Amino acid sequence: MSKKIDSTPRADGYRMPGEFEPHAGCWMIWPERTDNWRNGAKPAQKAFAEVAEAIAEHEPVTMCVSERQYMAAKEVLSPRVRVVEMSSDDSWMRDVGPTFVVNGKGDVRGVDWRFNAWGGLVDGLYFPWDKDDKVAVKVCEMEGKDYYSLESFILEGGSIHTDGDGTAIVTEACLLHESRNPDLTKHEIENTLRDYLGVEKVLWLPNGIYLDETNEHVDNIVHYCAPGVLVLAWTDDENDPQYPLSKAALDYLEGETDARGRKLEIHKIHIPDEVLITKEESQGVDSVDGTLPRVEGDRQAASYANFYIANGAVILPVFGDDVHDRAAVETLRKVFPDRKIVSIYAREIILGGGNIHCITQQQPLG
Ligand code: KQY
Repeated sequence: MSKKIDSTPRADGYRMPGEFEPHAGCWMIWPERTDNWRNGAKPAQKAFAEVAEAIAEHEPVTMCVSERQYMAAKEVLSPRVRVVEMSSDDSWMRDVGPTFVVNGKGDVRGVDWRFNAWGGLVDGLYFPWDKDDKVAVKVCEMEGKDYYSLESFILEGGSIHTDGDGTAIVTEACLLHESRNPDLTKHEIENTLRDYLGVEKVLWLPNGIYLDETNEHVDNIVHYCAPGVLVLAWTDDENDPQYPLSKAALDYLEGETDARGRKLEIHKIHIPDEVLITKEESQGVDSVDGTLPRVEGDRQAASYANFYIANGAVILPVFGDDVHDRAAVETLRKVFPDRKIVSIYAREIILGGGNIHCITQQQPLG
């Protein structure tokens, strides 16, 4: 049994743990919409299945699949991935799933934010999104976890990271965007994060990754690897439009401390060479009014920071750029000496607008 709770995680002594803390498992959603994923979503399904199988070597994975695709997904996925039937509008569990919070006694609860497809009627990526907005509660109910439900506060899980030790990090570009919570001040937004993530300090990066269609989610530019330790998507090319965005993030982080007063240790990871949509890729996507089009030549917001930290492993997107792929693996080996670094070719995922972190949601062990 699971029920809605009318207080806040902070009031009840709950906090959002760091992703690097132990997990009970991972949640994902099977991709199928043909106006976002090319060729009937078959190449994306293969990539999602690879991600699920890689994570399942380290922790239990549940794949949520529509009634229409249920049997097909079971054919592709190995028996170690649990498949459950669930409706959704697309496949971004990070953004539509619950944010799990824990207390000191090992109890786990969910937070159900409001979801508007990354911008609602202002600049949302598809319409409608009502099924997505119900996913968080369904996951909590399936797991028998009580949950907090915000009435009107819009937030996606990919727009927050926490260190589990009092600090959250977000971008101004996303959280202060007119398409999210335009009636709230920065101070009010920060207070909501404090109440529902159980943090004391919020770090505000100005921007995320250039052309990121989520209005620059934080999970594509930085990743908390341990309290006080972050990786940052970087470029040495001062002529790249990403340069001023990453430089501003670095300058900001170097001048900040976290909730415990620690200086931040920042590891730069160079972004891959440009990932541009090919003509064939563009032509494989159904063109539908109201869904963001996939246009030949458009640059994708490809970044290695969009990885998933599993129990004992890091599942890293790579892009077929040998030099930068290898450098990303090497950096992560240093940052995570006790975890296996598992690279997955993620072009088919970035073509849909996000990456491995965006399609996964950890459930902490508590
Ligand atoms: O990156 C994400 N968190 C989600 C991207 C959504 C793209 C929808 N086409």
